[in-house]
Amino acid sequence: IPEDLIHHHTHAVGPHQCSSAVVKSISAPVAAVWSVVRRFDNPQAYKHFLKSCNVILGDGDVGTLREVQVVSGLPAGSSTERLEILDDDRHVMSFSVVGGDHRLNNYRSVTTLHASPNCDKTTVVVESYVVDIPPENTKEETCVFVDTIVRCNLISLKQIAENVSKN
Ligand code: A8S
Repeated sequence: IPEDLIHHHTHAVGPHQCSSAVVKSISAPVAAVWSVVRRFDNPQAYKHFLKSCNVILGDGDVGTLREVQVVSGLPAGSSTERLEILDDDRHVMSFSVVGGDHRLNNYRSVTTLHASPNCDKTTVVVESYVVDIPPENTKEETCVFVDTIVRCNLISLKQIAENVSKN
């Protein structure tokens, strides 16, 4: 990761919080991956645990608020999320969870895209997060739960971006 992007993945982690990161390599140019990631109004395009999304305030700039509905079978109904960073030049996007009906209080994630040094048709995605550990769970359980969701999202992002960039 370039030095000027490392600070985005350096989270202040409190005693009742956990933090981790998932890395995924995608066989598509950064622009193709970014075109999917940057759409704060359409996360369900690649996050299959979400069934819908409504923007409740804003026009896609920092501060925009969305409410997502979660598919059934998860310990969650909806989540209200705020766009924290959207940097089209450096390919950085970040959102935080500000409300909703779920157990991931104070969730915040940062996603950065990096052109592979050996191949400009390969993108490395780094997604890190910090979240409160729910009172009835351990740190480890929380990290396993969130890592699983993030890993699934990045697998599906890979499939979609590789399709988008196919001619
Ligand atoms: C994301 C990442 C996560 C989303 C979690 C971790 C969530 O949308 C789901 C289930 C929950 O229990 C919490 O990038 C919450 O969206 C799928 C509703 C926040």
